[in-house]
Amino acid sequence: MSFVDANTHVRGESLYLDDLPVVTGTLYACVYSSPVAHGRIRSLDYTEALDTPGVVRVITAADITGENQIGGIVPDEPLLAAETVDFWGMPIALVIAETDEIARAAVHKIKADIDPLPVITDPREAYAQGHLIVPSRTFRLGEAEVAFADCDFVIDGRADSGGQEHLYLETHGAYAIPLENGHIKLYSSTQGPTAVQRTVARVLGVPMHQIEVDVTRLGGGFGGKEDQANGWAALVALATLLLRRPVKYILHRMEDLRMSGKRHPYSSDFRIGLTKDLKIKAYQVTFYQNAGASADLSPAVMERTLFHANNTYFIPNLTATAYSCRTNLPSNTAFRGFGGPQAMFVIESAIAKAAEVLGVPASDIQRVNLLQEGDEFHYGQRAEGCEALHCWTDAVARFNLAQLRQEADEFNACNSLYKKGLAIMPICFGISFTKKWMNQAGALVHIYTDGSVGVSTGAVEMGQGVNMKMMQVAAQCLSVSLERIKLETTNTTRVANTSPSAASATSDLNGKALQLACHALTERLVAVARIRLGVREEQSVRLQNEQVWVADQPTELTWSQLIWEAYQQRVSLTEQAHYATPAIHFDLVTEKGHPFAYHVYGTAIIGVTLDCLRGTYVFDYVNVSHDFGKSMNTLVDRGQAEGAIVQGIGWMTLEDLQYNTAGKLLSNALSTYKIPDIYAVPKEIDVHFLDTPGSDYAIMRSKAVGEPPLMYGIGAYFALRNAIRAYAPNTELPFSAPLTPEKVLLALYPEFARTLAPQPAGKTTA
Ligand code: LUZ
Ligand code: MOS
Repeated sequence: MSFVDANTHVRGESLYLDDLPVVTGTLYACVYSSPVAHGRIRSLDYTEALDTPGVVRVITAADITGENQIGGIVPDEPLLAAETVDFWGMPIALVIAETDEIARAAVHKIKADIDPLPVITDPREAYAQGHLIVPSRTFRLGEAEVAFADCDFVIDGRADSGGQEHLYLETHGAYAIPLENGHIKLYSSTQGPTAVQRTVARVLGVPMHQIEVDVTRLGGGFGGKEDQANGWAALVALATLLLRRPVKYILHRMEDLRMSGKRHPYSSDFRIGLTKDLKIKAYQVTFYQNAGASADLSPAVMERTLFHANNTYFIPNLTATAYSCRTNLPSNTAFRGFGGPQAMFVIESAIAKAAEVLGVPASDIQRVNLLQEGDEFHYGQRAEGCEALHCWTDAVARFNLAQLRQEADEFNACNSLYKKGLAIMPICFGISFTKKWMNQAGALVHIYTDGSVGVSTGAVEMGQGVNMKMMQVAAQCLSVSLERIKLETTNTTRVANTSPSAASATSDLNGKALQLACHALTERLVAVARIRLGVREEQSVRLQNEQVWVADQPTELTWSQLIWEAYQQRVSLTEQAHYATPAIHFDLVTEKGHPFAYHVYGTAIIGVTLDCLRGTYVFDYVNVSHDFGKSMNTLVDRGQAEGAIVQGIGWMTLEDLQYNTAGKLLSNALSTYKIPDIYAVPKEIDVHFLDTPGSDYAIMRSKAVGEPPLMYGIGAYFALRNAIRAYAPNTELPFSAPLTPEKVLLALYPEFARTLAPQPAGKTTA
């Protein structure tokens, strides 16, 4: 059993939110959302909707019994628009009806009269007008401004990266069921059950103990459900509170695409200074983050952007400044990497530009600047257990970089309409929530009298395999077979005050809590065994493979017998434990500290073949040497790495999130928003599990794997860029992702692109 959900997944028996049996009397909700991106609401007319047979109620901001506020970090996000609408798709009203179809049809009968206000979609424009979500922050090491004077080369540039739709297979949704005394049980597709509980309690104006949140599993989260599941849960819970009926809302795909936030687009300016021997001596970067209409998690995302400004390089003089800019887009949110990828795209652009100006391969610059043991990050922490060079040299040797290069060069020499490009992408990602207080978790373990075990933690299974890892932790600590262990749903009444399953830290945090609980139980059971077997004090007793061992010899006493014995002796077979990551701290005044428990490293070599007639491309290989530590489940970890790589490549190449200047999402369906499919994935993804020691802070020394490999995808951008330059060496190619086939084609034929420019949109058929 290497993946606990495999059987029910392939049989279609795994339960998601929409598969839960519907309770009699359930009503269905649907949101009426803003048809403009910014405006003042003059009036709202929902009489026709309300008169529709089967419609039970229309809920607006005026009906909210608690606070009309769901902002987690900054209180700037109304659940339902009251006076102004701030983005296209902002919820204004909620229709409640006897069926899903009636609710959806009635939504179309609502009309809002809205006075338009100016729409801003561009972060630099928002910045220019002073619309910041929070004050800017600057992280600093050395004195970049001064050090540029001592550099042999100083290169300026700009880099832009687009947003990204999470496209979890399971859309957002929630289902609220009334219990007695106004208590509510909520099923939510959330990465953060406690965040849902807290937000719902706030909106309803009830204590948190009145709200129970239960999560079986999600059909994907990717950060999109770290904070943004809260609103949908609050809406159905509010309806349940008002109507005393179960209320369910599962968003349709187009509703989800329109109303929910995405990865933050960034626009950034850089200046990089190098010495003759290609050492990066100084780096200055300014990030303009497109936060959307409200803060959501943007300040934390911005913080991680600052942390990862250097990617995996030691830069002695670094100044990084970030602005979180308020625009009229749906509030952008957590997305795998959480601002880190955006920062890494900029430093890699800076290096690529320097390489092009100096006429050297980018890898020459990358290689000589890799972090080494003890090097200081600009946030004060020093690199410990640094695997940057190890990963790099392993990848270069294992996958024979010289030969890959030579093959590409030879291919390019004898092909005029196809060109190959390759790039190397080293990564370094810090593991821990950057908010110290979030780095805690809990576990609750019951051993039943037959020796079977029920485990609850704060971890949410979203397809990433955390349940499998938790089962392994419990089975290993208790030394019983996996079949003994059952992972319970994630429920706020069993494990309370949890952090969202996010930051790649879920297995580490919850696994450590689970280890503490299991060790406490094991100690108790060993004491029972000692008495039962009459073991002398100096003899060691332990549990191994469901057997009690004394002084390295198995005894007759089995796990099942021991459990029954413990029960007879009235010894508690239940344990709760709490874990908080030690050793992390960060000072917000000096912007220095030790924010991360550890870092994850790796290097990818990515190759692409470009069809220079069509602008289309195929990634030939993604070869990776990755620092997994002592992987506790290579199937799960390989799956995470491969999925993250493809998602990263999608962000950098195909996934083109388009809003028009009025703030309307144009790529509002899967016909216009393209993600990598089975035809677009690289022909080969070869992830080598590098033998590294792991970290004490990683669960069983198996390093966090959720996010770091996504950033290998950035290498796809630069491989493609190199292929384009092999065909059109002098083409103007801004550092602007995604590099879609359309953009590639225009870059290949700059003269043709110029003829296209002045024509009105729509007339330019290729
Ligand atoms: N979520 C969060 C995250 O709240 N804080 C973080 O530092 C983080 N990092 C990565 C992904 N999600
Ligand atoms: Mo996240 S970006 O919810 O780890």
